[in-house]
Amino acid sequence: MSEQTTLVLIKPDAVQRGLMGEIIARFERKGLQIVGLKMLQAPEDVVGQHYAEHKEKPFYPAILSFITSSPLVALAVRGNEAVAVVRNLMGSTDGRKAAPGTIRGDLGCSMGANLVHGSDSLESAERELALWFPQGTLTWDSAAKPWLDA
Ligand code: IDP
Ligand code: MG
Repeated sequence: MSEQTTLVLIKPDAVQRGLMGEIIARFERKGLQIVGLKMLQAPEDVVGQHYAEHKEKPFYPAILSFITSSPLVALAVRGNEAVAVVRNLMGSTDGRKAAPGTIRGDLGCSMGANLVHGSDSLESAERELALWFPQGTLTWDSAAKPWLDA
């Protein structure tokens, strides 16, 4: 058991298309726990740090304008090997090539507007969570079932 927390962004295309619930539901149904959730219009400086590895790439201006164009949802997602599990649920980068059954494979056919971001390693997850959730994330006892009658 390797409990990890990873960062997910539900990108502006997914928010505009009304797919927030569908995407969050897929993580929850898989057995992952949402331990941070906020909707915001991404600040340019945060996106610059988030996508630092892509800053010199020709498509960076397009990513920046797309990601900051309208609100997105940042999620902290926790579970056993959550980094890899989330990446598997998302599918490969280009929606046209992503496998059916994945978020990108089922819901989109674009490379730029590909619905979701998920951290690609534990190191990236720690760096990205600090960026999007500087106040930290939440944890609670998931074994407790306070909604059940005693
Ligand atoms: P990932 O999101 O699957 O980890 P990365 O290679 O890290 O993919 O790229 C970050 C994001 O940049 C992608 O999700 C996609 O939205 C965008 N992107 C990557 N490559 C291209 C490209 O060739 N053209 C346009 N956008 C791209
Ligand atoms: Mg990436």
